[in-house]
Amino acid sequence: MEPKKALITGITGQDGSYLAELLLSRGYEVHGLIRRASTFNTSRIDHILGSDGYVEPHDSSIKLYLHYGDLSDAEQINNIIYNVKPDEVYHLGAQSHVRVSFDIPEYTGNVTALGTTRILEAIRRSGLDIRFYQASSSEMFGGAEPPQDEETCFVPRSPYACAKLYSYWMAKNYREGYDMFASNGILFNHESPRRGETFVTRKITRGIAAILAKKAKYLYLGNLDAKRDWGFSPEYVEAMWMMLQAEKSDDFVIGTGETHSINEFLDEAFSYVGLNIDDHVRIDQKYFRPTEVDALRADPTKAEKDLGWKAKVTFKDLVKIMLDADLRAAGVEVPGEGDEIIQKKFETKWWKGD
Ligand code: NDP
Ligand code: GDR
Repeated sequence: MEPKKALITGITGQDGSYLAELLLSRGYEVHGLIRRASTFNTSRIDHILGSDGYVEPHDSSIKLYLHYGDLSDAEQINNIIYNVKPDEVYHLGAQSHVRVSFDIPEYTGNVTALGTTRILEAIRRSGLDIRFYQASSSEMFGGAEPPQDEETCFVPRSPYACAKLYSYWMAKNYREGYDMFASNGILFNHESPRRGETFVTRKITRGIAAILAKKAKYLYLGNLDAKRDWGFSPEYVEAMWMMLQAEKSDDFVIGTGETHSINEFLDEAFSYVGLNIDDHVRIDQKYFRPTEVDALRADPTKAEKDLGWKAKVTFKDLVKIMLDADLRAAGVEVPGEGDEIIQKKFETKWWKGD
């Protein structure tokens, strides 16, 4: 039997890289959309490519193919969908930084919102039977009281959240209007050693590693009171895959059900390595947002009931997993509790390279 084909937009990002590994481990032929950049931007997938740059895999058993394109370029998206003819499209590409979306709201709308329409249209026009996953976000809940589930009203509080909400509704509209299999995964924050360096969790774990390596003294942060429901990215990409294997398309909230403030993240992280927060953390107004999302906490009951998905990695586990990886990368002593958690909680660890 021919292997299933998947197209991933955003394959060079945190989730895209884990999803590529998951799908390859399940026998898929994986295609990814990548942007042309003046420097290498494939560091999260180089270990799969077996290379250190833009080359096709040397190992012909690894069915991973990259295609240049951009979410702002409808013609190329049409070409890729038409030529690849994927069975499943995981649309993860986006300008994904909430703070940055206040600086570049129009660009964020073009890529994060209209990019989704370009893909949905390309699928519709191809006439092919393609299952579509939309990377929707808990940011869409914004100012709504926690806990948030599939029935909670959306109160977006940033250009990013508005763009994601547009995409959410477009996915639903194509489901209803054209009978397309289009599912929204409304994912709460999820992190990992591959998390972008400017998101708060990774900024903290990298900052601590730099302090211990004597390369920095202070870590500059913004609002420490905001609360988030933080989970572990490899588990969340599994939920994406499960959504596209379901009998019918639907919308699902994915999260741990726990919420913690940035202050609590700092407490856990600094105590894990025996450093004092007050000696090293400073506040910088430039990291505050014009409008903040104060508190997010998922009610993931539907995902557990309908998909059989439940988060295994807790908040405390996550802090240790991320810190172990950043300490190792910085060449300083690694306590190792994070590594043990991965070993204990995942029978088969299908991802590598962290
Ligand atoms: P990342 O920021 O790590 O990855 C974003 C990806 O989108 C990168 O591959 C990036 O490419 C690509 N991209 C950005 N702009 C364009 C463009 N104009 N054309 C083509 N590709 C582009 O995000 P995550 O992996 O963390 O998240 C994946 C998706 O899930 C995103 O849509 C995000 O908004 C959403 N999401 C994330 C959550 C989280 O907590 N991580 C929670 C809920 C939703 P490049 O590498 O070249 O920059
Ligand atoms: P978020 O993640 O905005 O929730 O979006 P981020 O880690 O950027 O912010 C979380 C909270 O931390 C506060 N904060 C800081 N944030 C950053 N980035 N840098 C700082 O120095 C800092 N100090 C405090 C923020 O104000 C905020 O309250 C992420 C992205 O992955 C989105 O793409 C995704 O949709 C949502 O998660 C769910």
